Amino acid sequence: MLTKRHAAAWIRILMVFPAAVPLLISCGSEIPAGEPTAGPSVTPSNTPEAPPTMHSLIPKPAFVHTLDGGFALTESAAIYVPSGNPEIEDIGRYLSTIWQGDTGFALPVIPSEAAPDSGNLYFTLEGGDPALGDEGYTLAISPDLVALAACSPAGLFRGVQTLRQLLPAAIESPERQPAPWVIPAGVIRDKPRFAWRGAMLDVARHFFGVDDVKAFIDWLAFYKMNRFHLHLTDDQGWRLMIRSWPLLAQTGGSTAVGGDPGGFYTREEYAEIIAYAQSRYITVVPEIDMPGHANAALSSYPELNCDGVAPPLHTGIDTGSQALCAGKDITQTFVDDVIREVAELTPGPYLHIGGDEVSTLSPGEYLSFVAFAQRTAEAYGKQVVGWDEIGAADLPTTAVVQYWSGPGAVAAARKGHPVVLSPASRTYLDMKYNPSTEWGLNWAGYIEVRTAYEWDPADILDGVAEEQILGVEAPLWTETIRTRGQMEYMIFPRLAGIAEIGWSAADGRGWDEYRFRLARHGVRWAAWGLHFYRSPQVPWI
Ligand code: NGO
Repeated sequence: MLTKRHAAAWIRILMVFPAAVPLLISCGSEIPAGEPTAGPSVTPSNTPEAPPTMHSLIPKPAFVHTLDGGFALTESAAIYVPSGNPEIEDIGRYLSTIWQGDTGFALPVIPSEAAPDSGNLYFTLEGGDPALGDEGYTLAISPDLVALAACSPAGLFRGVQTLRQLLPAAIESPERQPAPWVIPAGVIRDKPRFAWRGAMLDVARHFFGVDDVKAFIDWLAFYKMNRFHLHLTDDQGWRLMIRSWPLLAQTGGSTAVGGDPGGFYTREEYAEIIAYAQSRYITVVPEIDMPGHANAALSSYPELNCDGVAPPLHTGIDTGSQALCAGKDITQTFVDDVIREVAELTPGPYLHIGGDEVSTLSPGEYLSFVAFAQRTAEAYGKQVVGWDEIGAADLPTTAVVQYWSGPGAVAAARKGHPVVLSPASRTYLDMKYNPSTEWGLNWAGYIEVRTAYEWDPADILDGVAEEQILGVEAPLWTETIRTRGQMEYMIFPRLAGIAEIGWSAADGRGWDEYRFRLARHGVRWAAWGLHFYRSPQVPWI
């Protein structure tokens, strides 16, 4: 166990004997319970010039021990990584590329057997022990060395995000900033509370191209999120090329809400998105919404309709279109083909089958459709995820149920299913902040920054214990969101709060101190050029 005294001693040893890092970092040791991590309030130094501290991080780490002084990043610094591990080299290069542009330093990545001399960064992998989990990490910063250790590359990648946040926000600015760059000294030991920390982007109501999607993935990565749920199909658009049914994308993807331009991802573009997410240790969860929200498919292929007549393409924002025709053989062929192709293209374990808001099938038709879709996904090696409503179906307990509203998730949890929480009144990023927000909907209420932050997953559903909660996810539905700027405005600042709810322990986090941490992040978002909502609830600087 690492106590504060240990931490100080550790740093002293690091200063004189950096090679000791691997010996000192044991992946097996527990993060001490109850250690104060909040530290001094960040309020007094909340100015744009004030450097970030270990107490201004989002999400808040599990254990922080700050020390005086800091590590000065200079022109001669390099990132040392274990030799013979290309994956960790890539993580080193990821950080080096980001910082190179800002500092003008070369920051080479050097594979090496030994720990570096002073003045360098050191990423190390001590495999084996799962106590910090795959995504946990330890970061020790002395005036001599920055040492980042984890049990897996994913943990190193999460730790790199902490490092990024420890340099002043100006480092994110597109203009080169003058040195010195100082990383505050101390020790952080960290691991996530929940395994599933995600956000969803609806590219069906409005289409967003690969560059927008990559930006979205980068925002998730910065806040240590690990699931990117891509809502690929809905009444208003089908956004992925399926070779065996090409008109889905060509016809069903040809438009969007309001008759706005459509679009779809080719298989290559989809693969590019997956690879980009993978390089950030984010799993893509593709959603093919079935059997409802399927108008784009029904208008592309008349034979999928019970009466054999294709309805027109839908460009309104109302729901209530027909579902896929449950009784037809061709529907089963369609489901099989689509799920097979999506499964082939998707390396992650999950396939989201939607299942929400079906009003035109009988309960029996609905339940057997969902069971069929699940069996099909399983046959192609995928674990099914579905919205709340699928909780009523008879599914193997590996099926993940995503709560948004309704009783399905509670029923599913009782049957032993893991639950992902996306309570609409807290996590829906398409809800307006207040009545004067220009975009968004309000059917689940207004969601100010505080409302999005001030809740705990364990308190959301009566009878659903923490052990059954896989995690949290914030969906951005795009009926009213047409541009990148609008997307940014709805996401920021709320995404940071959802990320913290998913990662950080409930104890020790609270709105009164969070809002000061959040204010500092506004400086960073401004440096990124983001168009974010300057909520009056946050003391922006
Ligand atoms: C609902 C509905 C979506 C809408 C969204 C708008 C779910 C799971 N189904 O959430 O089709 O786009 O609300 O907020």
